[in-house]
Amino acid sequence: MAHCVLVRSTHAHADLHRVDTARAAAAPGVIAVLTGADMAADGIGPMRPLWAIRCSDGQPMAEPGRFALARARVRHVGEAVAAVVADTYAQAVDAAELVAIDYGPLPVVIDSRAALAPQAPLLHDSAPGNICFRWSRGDEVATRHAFAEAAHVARIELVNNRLIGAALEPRAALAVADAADEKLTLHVATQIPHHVRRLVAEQLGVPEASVRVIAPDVGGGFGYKGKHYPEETIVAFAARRLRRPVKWVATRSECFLADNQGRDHITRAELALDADGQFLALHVDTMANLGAHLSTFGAAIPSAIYSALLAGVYRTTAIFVECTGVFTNTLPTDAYRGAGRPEACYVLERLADQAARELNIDRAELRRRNLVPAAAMPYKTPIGPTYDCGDFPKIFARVLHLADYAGFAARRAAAAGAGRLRGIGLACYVESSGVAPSRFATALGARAGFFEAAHVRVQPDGGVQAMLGTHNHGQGHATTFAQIISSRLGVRLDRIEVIEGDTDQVPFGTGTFGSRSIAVGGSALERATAKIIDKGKRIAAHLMEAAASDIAFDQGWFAVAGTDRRVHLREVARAAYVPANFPLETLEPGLQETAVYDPPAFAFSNGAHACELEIDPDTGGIRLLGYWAVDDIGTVINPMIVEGQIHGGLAQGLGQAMREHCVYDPANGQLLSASFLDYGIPRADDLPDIVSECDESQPCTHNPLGAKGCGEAGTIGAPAAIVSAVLDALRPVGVTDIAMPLTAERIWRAIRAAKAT
Ligand code: MCN
Repeated sequence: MAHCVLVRSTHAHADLHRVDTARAAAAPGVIAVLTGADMAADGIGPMRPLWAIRCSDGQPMAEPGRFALARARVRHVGEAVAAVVADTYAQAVDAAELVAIDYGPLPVVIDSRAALAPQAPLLHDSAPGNICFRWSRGDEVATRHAFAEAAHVARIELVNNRLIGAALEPRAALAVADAADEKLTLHVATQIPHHVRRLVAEQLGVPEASVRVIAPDVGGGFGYKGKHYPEETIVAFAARRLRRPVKWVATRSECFLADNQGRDHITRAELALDADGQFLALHVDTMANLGAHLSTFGAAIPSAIYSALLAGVYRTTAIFVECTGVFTNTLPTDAYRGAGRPEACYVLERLADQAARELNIDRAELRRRNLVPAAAMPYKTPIGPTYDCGDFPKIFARVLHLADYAGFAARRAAAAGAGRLRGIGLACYVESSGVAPSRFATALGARAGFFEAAHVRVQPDGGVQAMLGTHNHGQGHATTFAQIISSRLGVRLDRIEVIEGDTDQVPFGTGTFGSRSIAVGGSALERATAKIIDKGKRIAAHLMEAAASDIAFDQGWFAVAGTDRRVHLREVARAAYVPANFPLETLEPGLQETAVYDPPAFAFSNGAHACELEIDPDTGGIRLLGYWAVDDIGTVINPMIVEGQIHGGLAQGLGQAMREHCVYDPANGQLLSASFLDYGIPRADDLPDIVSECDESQPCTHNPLGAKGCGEAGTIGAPAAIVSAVLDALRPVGVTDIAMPLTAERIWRAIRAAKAT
């Protein structure tokens, strides 16, 4: 196996005048030094995104070419320019130092507002004004009309801070081309094996079936490993060309410069209310920083996904959302930690708090007045989606009770007596889990389906293997999917094997992101087990010489109704593979079934979170005192896994709210927060005790499990709840706005500035 080390751009924006590989190529152990020119000469195509939206004027979005190794120009620090392949990793590292790149530096822009300014440096000729798309959704006329009639308008401008991925293990890719060059096996740390197979095959110009993607344990990801990355194509290209297995593993520092990032919205939003505080209309205008290149789903997140949730849990009559996707000299952004949903929740909840303050209505009361009641379900939002079920008022009342919202005033007074600022924060959210109905996605520009496939194979000895197109990277799928099979087929958990992450073993798949595994993958699995039972009934009928319609199945036994005759699934399985006397025209041997499930709608998880904290006014330090999360994720399959998922999501949300700050130098585009010394991820002792409850009274009505996704719930509600609490605590000192992350320094400065005015 050969080792690949990438030479990455040290400039955020520059023409590549010359990439001189001669000295590197002559270094000890070097097998090849490959560049964008080599890939171009071999006809390697561009990396295409899987979602291309249409602008509001009907034009397609700008889709500038992106290549795995840069051609002619680099557009962000860290963009791969050359690949050094050597016998050992150390040799590749040494030789990479010898690649001489003659850069012609160009002016840089890192901020989306600056990138839209008339004289801004232009990243792509095919994207005039650095605009990828201008997009809108909703009823503009009705919204403007409602604003004109409103008794009060609350306005806000906010930034949703950019986040950097921090999985336990960095990304990695290893490509092995067989001697006949007929099959390429790509071991890759990805959440979307089938999409990677398709996209790599397209660039190489080879049949999809000639590429096998294997992605077993990938070391976590939370979304950012759910995209196609240049390194996957680079090792595939190198392995085919050099006829050697080629491996690349990111160093931790490289992760900061090569992994997609998340968020980075600048949003202006306004909420129109009547004199009683009823929400009449919402107008949201967002500039979404897409980075230097379009990532796989990069265009969809701030448009289709984000906008779909801007009704939230509230009954707002008219909504109009505008979004401009902007290119800048930064790492590409794409789905990460909730993607689109935390941003929508943050806009709505900040507005709700602001409106409550301006109207002098209690924050909980204002929300209560506007929550969609359970009786209104199914509820068609004015922005598109129809919520099938949910009891938002009940969930909200429960979190207020758990957090003792009514008793807060006394606690605040006691803290004030001791010189501390105490606040309580609230946030309600709706999440479009179960991403995504293919119908919805393709109508809005997706170039892929979003169904899921499951294959269930009952072995001759009665054990079960299940192959799914979802991908486990910390969510406990092997446990929960086995539970589904066990509860349906009556097979012991230790006789069930769940296989994911191998395109040659799994019939097809979309992968795991958007909290889709249980709602979509689990539903496909449920359907496959139902087919197994149907087939089993026919075999059992044959064995017991009865009619299939007379066979009932329960807990592993097939019984002839009204008799004591029965056979176990084990015997049915054995007979399936030893098909003595089978009526072969009507009954096929074997016991394995495939099912595909494409959801008719999203599964709308929802919840309400509350957070209580104290701030030391002398230091700006926050002490989180309590966090309460009540989530409706429909039917819960495994409470312990769900609780872990919610805790993990909350940690991620807390990270965004309080610690994580991705900073680029506006002068030169260098990433200043490019290590964990500078980029603060949350630590265990940052987290308060979490009280988490799931309300199972509203199972999803349109999938067979009744389940809604849970993996991103915590990360959606937490930033809004924490910022709400901090602003509540700071209210007595006159601070009315603050930007994430809420570091002690920021809070201290805000207090000082408020005191000075
Ligand atoms: N579950 C359940 N009952 C429900 C809902 C879910 O028992 N009503 C279980 C599921 O069976 C599954 C787990 O909870 O075992 C999460 O299921 P689901 O909400 O469907 O979410 P996904 O598996 O699709 O993952 C969602 C989300 C995403 S998109 C990423 S990426 C992610 C994640 O959650 N990355 C993670 N959780 C992570 N957890 C860890 N430790 N590491 C990551 O990288």
